[in-house]
Amino acid sequence: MLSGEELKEKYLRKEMFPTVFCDGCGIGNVLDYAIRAIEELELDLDQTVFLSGIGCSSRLPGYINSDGLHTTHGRALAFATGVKAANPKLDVIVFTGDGDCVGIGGNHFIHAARRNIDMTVIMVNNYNYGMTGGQAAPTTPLGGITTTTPYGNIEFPFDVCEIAKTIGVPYVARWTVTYPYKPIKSIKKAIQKKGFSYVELLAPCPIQWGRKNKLRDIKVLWDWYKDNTMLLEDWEMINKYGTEEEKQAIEKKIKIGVFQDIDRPEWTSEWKKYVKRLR
Ligand SMILES: Cc1ncc(C[n+]2csc(CCOP(=O)(O)OP(=O)(O)O)c2C)c(N)n1
Repeated sequence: MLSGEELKEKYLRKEMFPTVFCDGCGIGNVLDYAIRAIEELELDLDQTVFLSGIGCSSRLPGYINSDGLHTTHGRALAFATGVKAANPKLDVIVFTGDGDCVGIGGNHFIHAARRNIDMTVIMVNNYNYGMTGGQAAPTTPLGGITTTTPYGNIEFPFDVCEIAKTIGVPYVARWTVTYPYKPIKSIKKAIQKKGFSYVELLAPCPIQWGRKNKLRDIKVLWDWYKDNTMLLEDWEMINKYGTEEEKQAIEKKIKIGVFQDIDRPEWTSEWKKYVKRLR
């Protein structure tokens, strides 16, 4: 197994360091996990394209020594669809933020998911628009304090894993960045899956989110994820068989785990068959 330094040497653009990320931010961990997954899969970076929209999390392709497209806010999946359609042999990996993916990019997300075009979407959910000053996002929890919800968010947040699952996305998972093993395993699975795959990683944002939500201390913020998440299987078990009290206790827990792992016909393969049939 390569060390962090060796992985950096092999995959990253050293001239880009230090990164733009704040102390205690989880986005660097996402890069680390993605690189470890790529190393374990022995993916050929000459055949891999990384894309992103705009935001802190969307800076990630810039650090990887490979072809990448840093596109426009919310449009990464439209560009990624173009890349994959033009050359289906490429592995396409998208880094996106919650605002980028399901705020401004919401419509692109549901349609790329519906098409089931082969790409891996790694969505960094930090509950707010980090880069532009911490405004509310469609994932901001109820009551969350942001620049645009200074007295608490009154809007219901999206559960993007549930949306992706409903659309029929073949691989859907959510983990926190505070524990590396599961995110790496899921990113590997997602890259290997033929079709659209979605991995959501809950990532601490100490400056824009933590400071406003009584999670100013970085350790307290990182521990928050451990205390407020629950394995999907356990949640479902309690929800089905638990007492009223137990059900109430898990009501606010964030579910983490693999939400869906199925196979469905993929767009570029279907397109190939379609062209052959017409000819
Ligand atoms: C069309 C357009 N609208 C708005 C912006 C401003 N903008 C840039 S990044 C961003 C929010 C990013 O939030 P998110 O995707 O959650 O990423 P994070 O910075 O939190 O990682 C916004 C609103 C823009 N660049 N382009």
